[in-house]
Amino acid sequence: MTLLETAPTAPTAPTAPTAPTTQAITPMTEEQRARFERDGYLVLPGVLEAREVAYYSEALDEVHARERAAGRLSPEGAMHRLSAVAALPAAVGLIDHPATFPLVWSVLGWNVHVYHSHLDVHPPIRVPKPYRFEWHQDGGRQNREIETAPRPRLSVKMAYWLSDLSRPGRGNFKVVPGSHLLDRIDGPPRRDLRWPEPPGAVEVTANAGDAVFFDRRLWHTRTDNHSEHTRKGMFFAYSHRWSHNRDQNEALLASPAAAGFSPVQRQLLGAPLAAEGEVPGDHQWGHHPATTPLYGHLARHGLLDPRYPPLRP
Ligand SMILES: O=C(O)CCC(=O)C(=O)O
Repeated sequence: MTLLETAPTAPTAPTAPTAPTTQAITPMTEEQRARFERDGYLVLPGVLEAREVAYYSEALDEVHARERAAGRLSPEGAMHRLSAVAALPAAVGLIDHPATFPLVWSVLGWNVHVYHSHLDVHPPIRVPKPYRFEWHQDGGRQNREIETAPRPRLSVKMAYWLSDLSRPGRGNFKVVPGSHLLDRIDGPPRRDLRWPEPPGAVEVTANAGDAVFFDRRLWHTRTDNHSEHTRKGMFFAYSHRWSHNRDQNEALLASPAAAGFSPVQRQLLGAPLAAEGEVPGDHQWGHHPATTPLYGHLARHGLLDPRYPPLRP
């Protein structure tokens, strides 16, 4: 299976996934790269077709129902489930989706994996919620332990929207455009103390089927959903394979659901790739492009680029 084909039917799949496509692979354009470097994010309209939105949305509802039955939702019925594909094998088609994945390798190169992912469902908030200042950059301790300024990008994230966020107030993703080069913003001494929103903050509006691609350093926050619509999204963060995976995919990769995953999907999910005689740690380090599926895929399609170090053949 190549990158251009989507995932096989997974055990929890409610309907058939996207049919294989033969569309050309388009790397990030110069214009997209310039905007991404300037703003720290890109809104990608209509990357999922209506049938894909229906498929992933229905599959997400099943996980939400399962989590509800297990008593794992928040008091308002919200779900934030880590390790997206382990929780929902049907979501595998999103990790190397032909409409979005080229942006990931265009920025990070071929030695990448999905290091962190989550499935999110946020119903309307019916009762007042205690205030919490949720503005952050991704990466946790990376923001304390790396000493350069600005800190390096290290990872990027793709957020797929499966509900209508075309108006503010629906639990939209909120960002400060261009803030990815700021190592700090003003915030309260404690997160439960009310604090003004950062200057320039905007709620990103999007339709179901749109995605937002962002630099982990972009200052961003989820907002409360005060609409009548349940907010639904799936998030996949990519980093280099030499940085540690936060997702837990071991059981998934050993399960029958993984049998149909493509080599690139297996790479992205952190499967051991070292061939006989190759040291696993060296492989993650990027010493073995010949047995790294994404390298092979890009090489076969003439998409390695001697001018860009992460994609240098
Ligand atoms: O759910 C959102 O809108 C924001 C998610 C977020 O903060 C993140 O992915 O780091």
